[in-house]
Amino acid sequence: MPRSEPRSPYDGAWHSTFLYTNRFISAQRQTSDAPFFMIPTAPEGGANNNSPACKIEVPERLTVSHGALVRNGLTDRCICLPVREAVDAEILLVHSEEYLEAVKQTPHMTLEDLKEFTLQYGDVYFHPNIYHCAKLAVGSALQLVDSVLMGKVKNGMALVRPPGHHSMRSAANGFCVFNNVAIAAQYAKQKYGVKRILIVDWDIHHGQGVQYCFEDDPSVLYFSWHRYEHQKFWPNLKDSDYDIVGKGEGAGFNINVPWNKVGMENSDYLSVFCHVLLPIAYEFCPDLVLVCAGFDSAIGDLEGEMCATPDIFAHLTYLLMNLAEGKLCAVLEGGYNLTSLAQSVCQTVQTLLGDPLPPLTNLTGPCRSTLESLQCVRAAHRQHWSCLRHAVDLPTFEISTIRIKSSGEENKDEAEVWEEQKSPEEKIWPEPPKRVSPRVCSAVVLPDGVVCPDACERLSSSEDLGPHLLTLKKDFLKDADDSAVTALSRVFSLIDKMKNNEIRNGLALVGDAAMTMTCVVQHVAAEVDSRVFLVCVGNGNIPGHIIEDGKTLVVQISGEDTEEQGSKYYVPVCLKKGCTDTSGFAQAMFSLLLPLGYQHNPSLVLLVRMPGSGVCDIMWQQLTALLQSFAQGHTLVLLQEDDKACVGPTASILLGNPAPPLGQLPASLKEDAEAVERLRSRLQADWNLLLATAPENGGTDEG
Ligand code: Q6P
Ligand code: ZN
Repeated sequence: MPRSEPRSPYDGAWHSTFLYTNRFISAQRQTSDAPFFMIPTAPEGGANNNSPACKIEVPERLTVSHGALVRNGLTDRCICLPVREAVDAEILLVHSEEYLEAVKQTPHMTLEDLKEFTLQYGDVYFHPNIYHCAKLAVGSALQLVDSVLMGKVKNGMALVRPPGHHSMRSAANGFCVFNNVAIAAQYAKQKYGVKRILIVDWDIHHGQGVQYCFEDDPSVLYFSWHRYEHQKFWPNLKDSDYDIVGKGEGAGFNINVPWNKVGMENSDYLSVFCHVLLPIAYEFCPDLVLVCAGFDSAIGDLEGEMCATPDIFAHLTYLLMNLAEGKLCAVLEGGYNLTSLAQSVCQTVQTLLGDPLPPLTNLTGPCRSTLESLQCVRAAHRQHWSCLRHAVDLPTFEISTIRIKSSGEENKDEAEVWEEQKSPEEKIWPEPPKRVSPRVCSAVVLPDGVVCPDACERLSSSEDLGPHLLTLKKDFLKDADDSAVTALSRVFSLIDKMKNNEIRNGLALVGDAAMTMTCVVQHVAAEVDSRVFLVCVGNGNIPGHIIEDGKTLVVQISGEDTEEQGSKYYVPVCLKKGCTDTSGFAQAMFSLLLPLGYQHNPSLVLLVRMPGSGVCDIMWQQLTALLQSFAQGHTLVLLQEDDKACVGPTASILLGNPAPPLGQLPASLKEDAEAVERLRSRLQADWNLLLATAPENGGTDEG
């Protein structure tokens, strides 16, 4: 090979690495230290291609990501297994025999022949070694699926090249040879009889190969968001638009969210999760979640030109981890800015390992273009998913006009607009801060004789009383008995330790949940800069001074027809059948609670279960789990003594176990859906992450 040939993407160092994170179902700590394994490729030969695209899918994508994982001590906490080659029968689960036979010939071709072979396909580069690499990439994804489905590991990530989501039954495309994730899904169905699989493709390109593979298959729900720009962006397909929802039996099981602008931010990504993906994914109730984990959707990537920061992937990952009992397999796709890629990979793996989530600040709400996409996607899927059936706001304007309309920038100020016009390589962003796990994950304050998992630290000694005992006696509890004072002072001491990051979360079983709640809010609100997210499940009066302190955002879910108050800090969700109604409750969680919590960005989550709330354990566990997204996991749960039986299920979630699935959700009551929608319309001026529709006449400042 002439020396002047530029390096092909498959020259150089390692081509395929593979790693598991080692969260065993019953393990509380990550202890395993199995070796990480990878195979060096022979750095020889290359199919020259003068396209600049060829320069970005490089071996350094893996070496740099792996290096960052090592530096952050994450590989030490993962179980890492050797890769294997996929066999023909596995590749044939998705690809045609003719195509496999053709790719098989590539290692034996001359460079001339390789170049010609390459020309049949779009944006893909064949190196004599790529067939071998591609078999390892598929094999890695399958190893991961095997280990997760056999219960050897809880979840994991496969770091592989070449990527897969563009490759089709009989065609390579977009750097992809075999469709790693599509094959993994077929394999899981065939070998393990998995009934329902969710594929989340957060790469910035549309995984049309995955879509084509499952478009008539209702057992695989494929979700993809992608840079689209009204079909001006590669791969420029009509098939990538929101109105492609699947065919025949599979209608409704393909979700496309087009980004019609660049520069999308964390708010845009989160609002799509809250208002489209999560409601539908929970209604679908997968047995397995596969992620096409491309990180070209992060800031700094010149392909994506988006502005979401690497820590968003911690949240996207976490929000999927309470589906399918935590059975999640992420497989690397794109991601070409090595700095951004490595940071994003670390954020993802760290979340799979169970570390506390980073706080997301500056959530300014979705931009108008995102709202248009949200509205279109929700309208297109309305007839297929009952969570969207009662949405009141769909569609309110001609969808066809959206395609040609160029959107305004009203949620961005001039500086930000200017920022977007600068050339994308100038983007800088701070390195995500370290995510430090407190020494103690969960601490409990329980009356004697009430049992809870050993892994919880029990606050019961006299030094756990903290410095608050006297003040308490004086201020709040003149008439209270000693055990109530003792319990409350332990709760205060627990909160102090959460603030100092010595303890992640806590649970207290108290005699009077309502009284304890009031005292705790007052205690925390006394701190400067504190913000509490109070989530109260069940009936009960919330004292007015809590709602008005401007630091506490209260969401109360109950069956009580609370007189609706005008405060942006008090959100009473009234469900017709109270908290027993799973679908209504779930809807409130995704479309109200999550956006509100994200935008409030609390320093403490206070979750209170009022006696007789009627909420079922599984719903309660899902709620507890989702709230871990906020306040770096600093959640205090208050249960009243009657709810003793709930200590175990709650502690399990606080310790980091995934919540059990809710089952396939039925349609919620029309009244409930409407109550949630009414609240959203009342509150969205103050909390714009609640928005899921473009304002009808909001186009005045369109460019
Ligand atoms: C991007 C090709 C073509 C530019 C126009 C799994 C990962 C990926 C691949 C993107 C290919 N650019 N000539 O594939 O989606 O990031
Ligand atoms: Zn991509």
